[in-house]
Amino acid sequence: MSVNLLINAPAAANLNLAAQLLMGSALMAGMFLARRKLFRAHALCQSVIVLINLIPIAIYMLPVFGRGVLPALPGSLGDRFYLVSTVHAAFGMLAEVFGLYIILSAGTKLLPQALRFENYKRWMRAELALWWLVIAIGVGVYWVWYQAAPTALVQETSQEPLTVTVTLSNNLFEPKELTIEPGTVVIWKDSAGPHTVRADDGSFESPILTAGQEFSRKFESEGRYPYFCTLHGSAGGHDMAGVIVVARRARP
Ligand SMILES: [Cu+2]
Repeated sequence: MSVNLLINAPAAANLNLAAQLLMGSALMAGMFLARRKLFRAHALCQSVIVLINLIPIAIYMLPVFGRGVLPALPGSLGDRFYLVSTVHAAFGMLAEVFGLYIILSAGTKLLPQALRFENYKRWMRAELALWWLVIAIGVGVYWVWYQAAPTALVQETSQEPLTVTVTLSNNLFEPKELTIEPGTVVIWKDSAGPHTVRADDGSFESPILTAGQEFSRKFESEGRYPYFCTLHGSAGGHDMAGVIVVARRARP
């Protein structure tokens, strides 16, 4: 269990966060190149960053948004998870498109004069400010998605059959590994975001759950039952995944 960690994020999220902070810093450095009148170096630096950023957008951020956020819109915008993600996506697209437009307008002769702007400095400064605003909101997204639950919510009641609760949040199962006695009912309770519970071997699968919904299954046979969230994890224990171990043990 990782209850003592403040953040529990998958590697791709960490990589993207680091890349975005690095690219934002490179854009700041590029601004100083312009101040020193090194305009060619400035143009090269800023263009490369804006173009490179298309990669994490295309292979990571858009797919994650499409899987984990879009299906719940617009009904779930009251939930900060969806709100911050959607605001980030909207401003992020704006910043990227505007960046591409600046490259076209200032760096090429492809656009007719009427579509280019005159006061480059002002628009480029606005773009840099917007870009960093998007990074700041992105840090907010990272925090909302991956802050670890403060405590492991495992409740064992004395009623028969024994029930144990696993909490689903963004984006993890808490506790990740759970050992239960045969005959125990496991209740997966969704506390935030859309998630599913699917056995690696396909022996059980929930529909998409949203905050407040739950899914349960009774485990009779001893064994190891790895499972994952089809939206945020994959079979084999990757990212949002967990395991139920059914074993006889001495009861206290
Ligand atoms: Cu999930």
